[in-house]
Amino acid sequence: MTPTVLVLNGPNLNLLGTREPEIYGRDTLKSIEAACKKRAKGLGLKVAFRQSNNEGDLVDWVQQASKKYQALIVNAGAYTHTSVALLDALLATDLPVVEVHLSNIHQRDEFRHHSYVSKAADGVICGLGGIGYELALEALACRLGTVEDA
Ligand code: CA2
Repeated sequence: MTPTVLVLNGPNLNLLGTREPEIYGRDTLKSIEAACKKRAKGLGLKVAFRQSNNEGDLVDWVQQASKKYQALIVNAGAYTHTSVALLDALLATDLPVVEVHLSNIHQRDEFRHHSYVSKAADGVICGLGGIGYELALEALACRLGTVEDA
């Protein structure tokens, strides 16, 4: 069966492409999802995309993920910097986790420099815009063995 990667997106990421293009680029979440679906196909993967503005939804999705999915990509938005609940859920999953941010959080406000998610992530990609999600898929394809390591 083709492994499926669950891609979780946190608060305000539904607004992508509508405001602040100088920080987040011009991609919309829909266009990122479409690009990921295309890239996933070439990597022998499938993707399922979700977005919520509610912390509890993200926690629930992480808790249930291993029943249906083989890996996680997480852009937790602002919950990245605040959510111990999401960290605990991620620490409790056996799935590989890649954390993605569109912007380079280390070049931004001091409060964005710390990520709770990173403690539970196998890898972190930030600052590359929407392509970061596709690079995360590449890494997970190597991890899941659907492609040869580069
Ligand atoms: O760079 C990222 O991907 C972030 O996770 C995005 C979050 C931010 O709180 C993190 O520090 C870094 C915010 C997403 C908000 O996205 C918007 C997009 C367009 C207009 C307004 C917000």
